[in-house]
Amino acid sequence: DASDLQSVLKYINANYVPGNPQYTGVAKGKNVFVIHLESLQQFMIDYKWQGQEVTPNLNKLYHETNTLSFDNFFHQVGQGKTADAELMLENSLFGLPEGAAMVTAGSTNTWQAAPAMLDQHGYTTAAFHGDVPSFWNRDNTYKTWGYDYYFSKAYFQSGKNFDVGYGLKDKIFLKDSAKYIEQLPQPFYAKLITVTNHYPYLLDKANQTIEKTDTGDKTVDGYVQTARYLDEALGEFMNWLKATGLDKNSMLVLYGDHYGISSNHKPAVAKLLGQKKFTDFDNAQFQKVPFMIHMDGLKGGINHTYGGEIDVLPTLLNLLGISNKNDVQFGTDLLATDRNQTVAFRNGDYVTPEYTKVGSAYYDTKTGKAVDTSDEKVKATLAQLTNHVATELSLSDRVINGDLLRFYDLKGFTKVKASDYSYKYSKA
Ligand code: GP9
Ligand code: MN
Repeated sequence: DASDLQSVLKYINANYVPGNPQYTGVAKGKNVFVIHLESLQQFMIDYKWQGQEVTPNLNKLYHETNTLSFDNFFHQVGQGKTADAELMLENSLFGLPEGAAMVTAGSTNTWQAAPAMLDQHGYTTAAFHGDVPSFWNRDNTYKTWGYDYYFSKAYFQSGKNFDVGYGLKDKIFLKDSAKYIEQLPQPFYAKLITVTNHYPYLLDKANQTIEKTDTGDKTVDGYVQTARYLDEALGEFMNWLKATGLDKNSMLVLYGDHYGISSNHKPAVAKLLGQKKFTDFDNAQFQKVPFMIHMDGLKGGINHTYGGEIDVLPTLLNLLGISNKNDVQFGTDLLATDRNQTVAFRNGDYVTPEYTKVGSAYYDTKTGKAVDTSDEKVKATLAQLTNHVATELSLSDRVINGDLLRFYDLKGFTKVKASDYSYKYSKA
């Protein structure tokens, strides 16, 4: 009930970290592209196979001086996978311990999501995805999140071999999306969800421009091929951005939504990484995904802060010059210098710059060695971290399960009415 909201607000206030003032508003009024890189993990960045870079376009972007790149950024998804990533990115709330909140609460809950916020700051908002609109209940959730437009499968070309796995191939998808983007009133916020680099990493011969890896694990070896394809699709999209001049007045945000290679493939991953073993500690670190923000004139560089998907919205809002002081958000600006660098995973495990928790095991993040938990001071620190993570997860769950934002009057924000939105191809 409404008193639950008070406990949440108390926690949020006590843990609030102001955005880095050096970055406040540097992207004010710019178009925003959020590019969802399906299943792309950080280890692909600068990875070479047979002497070739797998993702040359992303690598170039990663090292550019006007790109803010992060090398300790983790996905934090649970069972909802893509849906959890979208939820965290656009609400700074955690996915639920089971199922996907977009499915169970997406249609009915009150949200204070990025599209609605930006819409109320003069933005046109649009989501693009080359699959059926009902997947992950997007067609309903995007309304409660305040998306003006949702371009799904029926908006794009179709034909023989246009689809693979989870929908339209990325190159066709991004090319087709471009013609809609050109018609959006500016400034706009456009989210583009790629799909081709999705398990089981299938790709037609004509699009294969790098050989499969040779671990012998069939579900792993295609990964470099679809990752390369995604990278090429992105390269073509960036060329279009340049050709239209949109690159000059837009901010590009790119993120990998979650792991592509699960912990069921440890021997194969060890081979890919050139290691003898691949331990539970290694697997925790293997959950890093790319996160980059690129914009003309941006003071970039590779930032080593530990953070994750929960932290994206506070980071973007600060860049856009929109205060999140009173927002119910569980993340913090990744550029803030005094932020808490505890990255919570959905199962209660965590990574910090010092410690990594995997189940009942604790490791030194720097060395990967087991931590001496008989040391009273260390023990107390770990207990405190475990408690902090459990608290933030359970409070976030209370927000969603109790639909608490319906009780919350956020100053300067008008609650979204789903019935104000209708998408041409949609269930309701
Ligand atoms: C489906 C696509 C994949 O529309 O977004 O979802 P995932 O399986 O990664 O959760
Ligand atoms: Mn996904």
